[in-house]
Amino acid sequence: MPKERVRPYHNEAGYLEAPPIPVYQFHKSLKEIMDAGEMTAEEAKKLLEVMVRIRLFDTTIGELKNEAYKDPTVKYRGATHLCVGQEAAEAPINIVLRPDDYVTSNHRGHGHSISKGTDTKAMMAEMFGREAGCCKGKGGSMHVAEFERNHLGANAVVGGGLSIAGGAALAAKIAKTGQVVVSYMGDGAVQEGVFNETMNMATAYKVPAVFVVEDNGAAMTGRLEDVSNISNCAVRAWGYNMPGEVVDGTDVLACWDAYRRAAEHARSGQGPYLLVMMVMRYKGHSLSDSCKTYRSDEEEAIWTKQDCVEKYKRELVGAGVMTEEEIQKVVDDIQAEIDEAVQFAWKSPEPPVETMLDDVYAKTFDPEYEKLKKYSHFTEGEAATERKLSIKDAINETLAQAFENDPRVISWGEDVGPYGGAFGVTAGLTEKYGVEKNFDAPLSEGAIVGFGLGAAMTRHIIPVVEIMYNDFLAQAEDQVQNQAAKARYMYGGKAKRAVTVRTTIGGGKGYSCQHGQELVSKYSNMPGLYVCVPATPFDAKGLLNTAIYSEDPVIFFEHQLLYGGAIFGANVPEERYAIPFGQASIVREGEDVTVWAYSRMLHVAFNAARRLERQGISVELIDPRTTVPLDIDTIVESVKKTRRLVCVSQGTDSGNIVHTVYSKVQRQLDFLLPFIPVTAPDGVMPMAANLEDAFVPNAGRVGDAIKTIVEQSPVVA
Ligand SMILES: Cc1ncc(C[n+]2csc(CCOP(=O)(O)OP(=O)(O)O)c2C)c(N)n1
Ligand SMILES: [Mg+2]
Repeated sequence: MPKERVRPYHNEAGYLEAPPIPVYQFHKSLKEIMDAGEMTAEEAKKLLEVMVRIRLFDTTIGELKNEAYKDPTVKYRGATHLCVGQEAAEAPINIVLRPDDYVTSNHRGHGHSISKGTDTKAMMAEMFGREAGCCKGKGGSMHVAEFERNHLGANAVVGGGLSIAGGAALAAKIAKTGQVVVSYMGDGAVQEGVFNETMNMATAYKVPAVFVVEDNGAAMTGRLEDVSNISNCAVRAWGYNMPGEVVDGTDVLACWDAYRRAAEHARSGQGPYLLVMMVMRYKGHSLSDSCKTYRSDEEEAIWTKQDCVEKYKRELVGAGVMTEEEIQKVVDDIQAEIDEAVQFAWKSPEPPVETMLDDVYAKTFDPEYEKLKKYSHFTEGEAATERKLSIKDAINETLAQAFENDPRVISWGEDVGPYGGAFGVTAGLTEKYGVEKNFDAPLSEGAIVGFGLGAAMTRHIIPVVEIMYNDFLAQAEDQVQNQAAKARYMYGGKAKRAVTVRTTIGGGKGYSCQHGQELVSKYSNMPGLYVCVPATPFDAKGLLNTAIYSEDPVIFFEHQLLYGGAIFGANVPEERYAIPFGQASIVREGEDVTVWAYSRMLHVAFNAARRLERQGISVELIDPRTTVPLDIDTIVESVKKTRRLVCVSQGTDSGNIVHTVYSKVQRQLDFLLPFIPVTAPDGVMPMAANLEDAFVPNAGRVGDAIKTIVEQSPVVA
């Protein structure tokens, strides 16, 4: 999204100015609105219906949790972040948004889901953890989602939905669908770092998103005036050069008006909008919170006097839209609907234990994947070629061919545009395919990954994002660990597409500990993620194509020291092809010892094996290519022959994947397998060349391990 590059230097004194932010500017009665033809009677009634449904749904949950529900046989054990009091800030999207517009929600999200039209029976069943729940009982109250209606999920991590919303909006913009995303957060979420990253990236790309802060006067207990130096969250809009507005959240008509204008602003291509709806949650943060430590009875009374539902009932009567009797009938009918939902949920079966692991992985791929040839080894059949590429060029070619062949594939990351990325991997892609396909992102790892996930969820685009060093994945920890890895599961299998995160392993370059870690094991221990660790150009191309079309999220580790060359596997077919995940490659056959190594360590082990061959030790070398899924069978078959195992990893020892490999292999054997791990010590990567050399495993250490295991376990059956 290139802009005109002008950064004038005038050397003149002046002031930067912030535009005024409107506060409580709307004052119209329902009658005036309807007389102006801006709202139909049907819409006016619908607003009441949705507000009452939210109110009664959450009041009923409160009664259930407090064991005060009319049917005492019903027991409830779920969360209770109730939004009673906040209905006016939530109901209008029901009549303002298009059905295909997106919503992301937070832990206090029942109202958002009801407004988006989620069925109360399916929601209630989810609250109870039932199979019939809208997330199959896997997510519960804080993870309600209904992808069928473009509700992209509530989020139990404060601020967790923000970057996802930004990404969904980016995808809608790229795909030119005209959709808008409404993303809800509380006043507490505004203080999270991801708020900054999301607002910055969303405004930089002018995505069609409406960010809604429901300021209910407290985070869990922390109040804005105590934990920040601002008086209203809306002033944050100044920092992003976006429109902000403070709205009376007790007046559903004011909220309706604000949503209308904000959605129109976003839909018409003018970028995001920040709405701050001033509300009060009548209950505690959850029902275990009495609110007494941070607010007074007097303050509560001021708000309850302004109750949004009662206020709107008076508007309806005043405008002659409904009588009091008609309103009461709506209330009674909805309570009956909620009671029916309670009975439905209570009597519904729990998810069968056999389904416990369903949806951790989809294990499915986009139909485009099926069209690609599948190769398993660079020497095999049609794959064999004399065409040589470096890993860097193989990855560049894979992205280029994806751009050429599939309009959905889009890539972004820090400096990946004209500069070509920190390691030159994406060089030339923007020039050739345009900034729409490959563009620079701000320094915002959380938003880079989160936008990728949100964009993927819409299925409009297939994002491939780059995180410069795997050390910086820490900045996107929530987006990787809590969001990407969990989204499919907690949303009951409905999040059907995910993001590919390309990143790099350092070490060996004197960059010390914040650019030199190898974090493969850490991410291999997060169920829900696939992890690729290619060591050759041939594998890098095939695995990246598989990653692009994987419907599960993939962390794709590229080793910086392998970019320039590889001692084998540099033969790369020109056509697009894929290498299925979870299939290890036997790089070298041998008889005496099995060595398992990945990424750069594969080449280190290869060198060790070549040296030992001269000493009469025959090494079978296995490259897993993916550590998740982990191909154990190939290792088991190998060690049945060699009866010895050495595993090599550049990562530190404790918790390293090599121990998992050994344990899983051993469990399949009927003999005690001699095993030596070769890893970095449990320390911190040093800078000094001599210390770094001693820290990172090398061919000498691998060779010593191989010799030792052969000497220590001489009897081979
Ligand atoms: C990242 C993170 N930190 C802390 C929590 C614990 N927590 C859950 S809700 C909440 C308060 C959130 O306040 P706010 O955003 O204002 O929403 P509200 O609960 O007021 O609707 C806290 C601290 C969490 N879930 N996630
Ligand atoms: Mg709050």
